[in-house]
Amino acid sequence: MKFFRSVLITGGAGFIGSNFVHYLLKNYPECKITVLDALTYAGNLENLSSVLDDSRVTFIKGSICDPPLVSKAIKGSEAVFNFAAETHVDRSIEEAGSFIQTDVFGTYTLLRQALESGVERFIQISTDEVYGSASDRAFREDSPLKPGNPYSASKCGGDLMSLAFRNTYQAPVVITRSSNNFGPYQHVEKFIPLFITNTIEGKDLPLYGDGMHQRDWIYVDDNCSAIAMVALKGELGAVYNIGAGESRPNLLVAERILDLLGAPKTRIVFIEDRKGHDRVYAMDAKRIRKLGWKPEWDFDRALEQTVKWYCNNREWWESVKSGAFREYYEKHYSKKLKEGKSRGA
Ligand code: NAD
Ligand code: TDX
Repeated sequence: MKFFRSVLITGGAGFIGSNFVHYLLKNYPECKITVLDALTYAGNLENLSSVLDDSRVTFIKGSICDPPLVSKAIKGSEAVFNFAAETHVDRSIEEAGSFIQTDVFGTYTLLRQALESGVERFIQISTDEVYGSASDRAFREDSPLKPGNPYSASKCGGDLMSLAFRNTYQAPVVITRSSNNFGPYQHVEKFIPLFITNTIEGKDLPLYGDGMHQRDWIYVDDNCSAIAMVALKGELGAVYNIGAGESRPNLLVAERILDLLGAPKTRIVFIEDRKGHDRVYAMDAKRIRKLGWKPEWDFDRALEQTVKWYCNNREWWESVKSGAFREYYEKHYSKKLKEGKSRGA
């Protein structure tokens, strides 16, 4: 199927956004890409270093909250993919102002400029977290929104604004809500990269609460193919859940990482739980399956691939861990790790 000739990717220097840039260049080589990214602590130009000289790619540093800049960046684009967001739940629990600013106001600014420039598609990248914690049933796209933390509440704001723009101005909006991604270029503040890199460094693994919280994992490449499919075939105004049906408790994931790296289970330390910690995320992804999408990666193979990537790209994550992240890690984990209980202790 023919893809868009030119697209704007916001947040393209982050984890999923940069994987999406690489995915498009490989699978739709005719497509011209403009990346707009504010390069916050989570953005990293290294994620795009192999393609920055490619004539198909233009990088613009700046915020989606800046209307004149967005207006310039969006010019000529047939589709907009909005990956830009503040994304770390723990940081949103500390301070949520920047989340509201980017995830709500930024999305609004982008929607306005997209409408003015007449793009054909606006793909809002959202999350399963907007449904809150699942009890006995997987969430469908029409399940009520019940955000459990300031991050997911901000993402709800962005989603609702997008749907309101569809209803009010017929903006060409579609929304994807995916489950937890993992893979190359994911920031070390997130669970899987933190646990892989801590294991490699010989450090303890800080597991929240009893470790029995469940996440439904999807390899980032599979999310990229789903997003591209929704952009091409998704119904305007619709929401698409994206999940691979690979739900497991955090403790099992932590143990698997230790196994893959040949480290003992005693490296796991149970620490004070995250405030308002959603217990289970689970989604019904039948709607996107009906478009013809299916994941290519099973969890174990994808985790092995991811562990290999972090082993082979030490410079990439060592430079992140040696910067401002060190201060964040000390502040967030030191005391909790001292008070925590080691597995097997
Ligand atoms: P990330 O934190 O790795 O990257 C976010 C990117 O957005 C960074 O490059 C950052 O510099 C940029 N950014 C932040 N504020 C900006 C602003 N005001 N203007 C322009 N750029 C800005 O995030 P990610 O994990 O790649 O997530 C991407 C999107 O996918 C987010 O919208 C997130 O809510 C959604 N999502 C993520 C996951 C996941 O598991 N990682 C799951 C579901 C949905
Ligand atoms: O140190 C940790 N210890 C721990 O036990 C960290 C960082 C996390 N965890 C637990 C909390 C969660 O149950 O691991 C699980 C995954 O945590 P995160 O990687 O922080 O992800 P989560 O909170 O599930 O949110 C992610 O998925 C949905 C992304 O960060 C969001 O951006 C996305 O929308």
